[in-house]
Amino acid sequence: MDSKENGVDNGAEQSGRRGFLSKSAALGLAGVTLGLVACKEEAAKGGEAAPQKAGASKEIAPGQLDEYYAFISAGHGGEARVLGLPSGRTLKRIPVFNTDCMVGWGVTNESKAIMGTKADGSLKYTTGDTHHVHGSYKDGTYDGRWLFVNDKIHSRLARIRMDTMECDKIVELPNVMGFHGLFTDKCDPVDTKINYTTRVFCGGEFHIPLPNDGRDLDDPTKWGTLFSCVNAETMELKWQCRIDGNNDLVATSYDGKLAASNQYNTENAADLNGMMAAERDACVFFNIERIEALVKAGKFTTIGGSKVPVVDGRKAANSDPKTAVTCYVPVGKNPHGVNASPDGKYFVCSGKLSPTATVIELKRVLAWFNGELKEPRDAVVAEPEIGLGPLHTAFDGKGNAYTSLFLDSQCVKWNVDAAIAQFKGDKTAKVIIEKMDVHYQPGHNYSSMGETKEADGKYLNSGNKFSKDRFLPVGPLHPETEQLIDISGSKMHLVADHTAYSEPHDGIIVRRDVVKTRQIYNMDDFPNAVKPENAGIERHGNKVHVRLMSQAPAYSMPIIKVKKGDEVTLTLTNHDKVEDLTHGCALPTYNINFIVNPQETKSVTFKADHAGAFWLYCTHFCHALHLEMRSRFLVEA
Ligand code: RUQ
Ligand code: CUA
Ligand code: CA
Repeated sequence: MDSKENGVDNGAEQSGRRGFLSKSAALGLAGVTLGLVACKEEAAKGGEAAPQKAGASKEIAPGQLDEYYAFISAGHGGEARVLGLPSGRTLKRIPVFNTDCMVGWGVTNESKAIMGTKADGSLKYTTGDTHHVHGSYKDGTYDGRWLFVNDKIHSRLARIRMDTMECDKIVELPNVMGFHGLFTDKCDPVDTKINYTTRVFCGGEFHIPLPNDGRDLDDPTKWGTLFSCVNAETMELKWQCRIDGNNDLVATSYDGKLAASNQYNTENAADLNGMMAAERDACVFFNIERIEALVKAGKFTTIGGSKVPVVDGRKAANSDPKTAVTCYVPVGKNPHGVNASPDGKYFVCSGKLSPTATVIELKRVLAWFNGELKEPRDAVVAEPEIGLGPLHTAFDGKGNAYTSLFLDSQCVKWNVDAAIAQFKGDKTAKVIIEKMDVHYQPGHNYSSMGETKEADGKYLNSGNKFSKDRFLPVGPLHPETEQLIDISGSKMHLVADHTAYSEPHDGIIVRRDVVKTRQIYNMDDFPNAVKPENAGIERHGNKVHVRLMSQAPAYSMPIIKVKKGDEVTLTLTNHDKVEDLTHGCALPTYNINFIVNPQETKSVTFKADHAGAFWLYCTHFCHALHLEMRSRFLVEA
């Protein structure tokens, strides 16, 4: 077969592309643009990569279980996903900001109440952009209770229960646009007995008028951004802090005293050139204890119709370190990513447009807040040159950092202590340990337990923005790649490529023993559960409540009769108790489809506006008589 037939061109093409990328990257911004264009062109051409030998010992044989869960975001797919690692098997897709007709997310009354509705009962939003998934902590490691995930489009924070792996709450942040980075706290800043997550910090990326009600449209200098704190338990806003510049990603300290956000737009600019004007940008640190003291003392304002207390974290109001709530530490140009080292000592902020990673010592930031450090910049203890387009940094718990290099299409392993020694003047310090090609142009990377005190240095996942030649082509949109790298030895070793549907961002890799899921629901957790004593049809005027039960292979009513024009609420409780015995419930013409798991209750409300006979049927294979599991839903004219 002629390999050129479908545009496939094997051979030296890969190394050529890499060469082009690094050359163009050296041109600075032009490089950023050219790099992307080049990659897209090559992607369209296709071509096959030389096969790499996977680590046989990492194979998970059929029937074997994985060692880790990976909880990952799905970008503008709006959901969260669960993978098993190292196999890369997809275990679950958790609908969050998207609608999902498999489980009925966005269809049932219960899911709509969580997602938020307009006055007419329809969903307020049906789109979302998830980037960052982080778990709740206890004692500096995951407690298996919750996951939190952001929606950048509509500035919402969602919580996922880890026992059911379902979203149970969503909150919209007021006066914030482009809610990008998030991180859970790991301890209370004052009460050290509260050594678990009670707050979630959310960075606002885009400047907007405050409030955004039509004022100041032509004067972006008056616009601002807010850093928000949400109560992890109630999912209500606790406070917000107005800053200079913007928030991108977020990290938190292990002692609960500090949170930080990298800022690529310290210029407060509203256009691309303006955002790249300054030679340095910053990592802004928040003194949580002081912010909350100000809130307690009533020293805050509110914005527009929002009642959330807003503390002033702008530079002008925070020039005295001893009372400041914010500290702006200068770092490389247009940084992206800020990550906490598992020893609790440092935050690493990557340069993106600067080939450096900046290591900031938290002890020194606290010293600045005590008036014991002259300049915020003095908190920087290392700034090694690590490669082009550095973004995110993961850790192995052995003193090494792994930073994704977007422009170089590499993962660079470097040693934090060596970088600090080099910064102090030690010319013999060997900072860079290894650079490994990934395929291609990585965004986020994350390591096994790497954002906890239990970082175990076993696996690193590289979430790549382009897969190009790694998989069979599926039309103009290629899948992205998640690449699993074994980092346990002295050399990094590529274990597996997994596809990622648009598009991979951040995730966490959690030891499987941390996760304790429940196998059936508790019927009493649902106040609207249908039981034999209340099952049947109840009518009040034209409002009809149909209370239905399922037990394989039948629904409790073979015939359900309503009148055209009725407002019908259908509540379904699954009385099966067997693990995994889920039923579906679809109603043709009425656009209804959802599932009920064992002992679970869900409901839908709709107008019976079409007369006729409609088979309400089970969509989820449950029994040898699954196909027969259906009832006649009759709507009288
Ligand atoms: S952040 S790579 Cu870099 Cu939201 Cu996605
Ligand atoms: Cu019940 Cu299929
Ligand atoms: Ca900038």
